[in-house]
Amino acid sequence: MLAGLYLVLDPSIRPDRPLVDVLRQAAALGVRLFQYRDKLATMKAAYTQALVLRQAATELGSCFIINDRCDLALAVNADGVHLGQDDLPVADARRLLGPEKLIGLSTHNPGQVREAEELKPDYIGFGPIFSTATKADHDPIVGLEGLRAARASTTLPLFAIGGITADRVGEILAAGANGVAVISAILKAQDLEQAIRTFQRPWSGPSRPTP
Ligand code: TZP
Ligand code: MG
Repeated sequence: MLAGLYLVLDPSIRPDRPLVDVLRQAAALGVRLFQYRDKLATMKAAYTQALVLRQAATELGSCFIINDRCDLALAVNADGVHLGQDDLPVADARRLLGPEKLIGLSTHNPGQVREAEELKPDYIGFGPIFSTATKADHDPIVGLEGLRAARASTTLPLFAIGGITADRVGEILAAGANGVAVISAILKAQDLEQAIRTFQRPWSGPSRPTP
C-alpha cells in the first residue's frame, strides 16, 4: 500500500476540475493512495470537500489521507494525516489518531530524514526532488543525489515529491524511492487517463505487444 503513485489532490492547481472526479477516475485506473491538500479553504469548506472525497475513496477501495490537519482527518474518518515540518509533532498526531491511522511526514534534508527514523511516521515524503511551481516556499531542491542519500539513511517507505513528471519515475525508483507523490503533472494534464497510465507504467510490469 505505501508504494506506487500517490496522487495529491489540491484544488488550487485546476480549480475548474472537481477533485472527486479526478479521484474517481484515478481510482478506477488503480490509484490506491490519495491526499487532500487545501491550504486556502475555510475549515467548513474543507470538511465538506473532504467528506465527499472520503466517501468516494472508500467506495473505490483507496486510501485517503488529509494534509496538515489532524482534526479534519478525525472529523471525516480519513485513513491518516500527512504532516509537514511545521505541523503537529508526529507523537501528538499519533496520540490523537490512534495506532491504526497512517501518519506521513514531509522531509527535505538528511537531518529531517534521520529524525524521522526516530519519530516513526508510517512513511515519509522527501523533496522537492526537482523544481516545482506548486509550493512557493519550498526548501532547496535535493535532486536524485539527495534522494539516494535519503534512501541510504532510512528504511521507512519513502515517496519522492516535487516537480515529478512521468518520464522521471524510472530514475526516481532506481534512486530508491518506494513511490512518487504527484500534484501538477497529473492535475494539469489535458488527458487525465493518459497521464495516470504513463505514471503507472513502471509498476505495471512489462507491457504486452498489442495484437
Ligand atoms: N512538497 C515538496 S514539493 C511539493 C510539496 C507539497 C509540491 C509538489 O507538487 P508538484 O506539482 O508535483 O511539483
Ligand atoms: Mg503541512
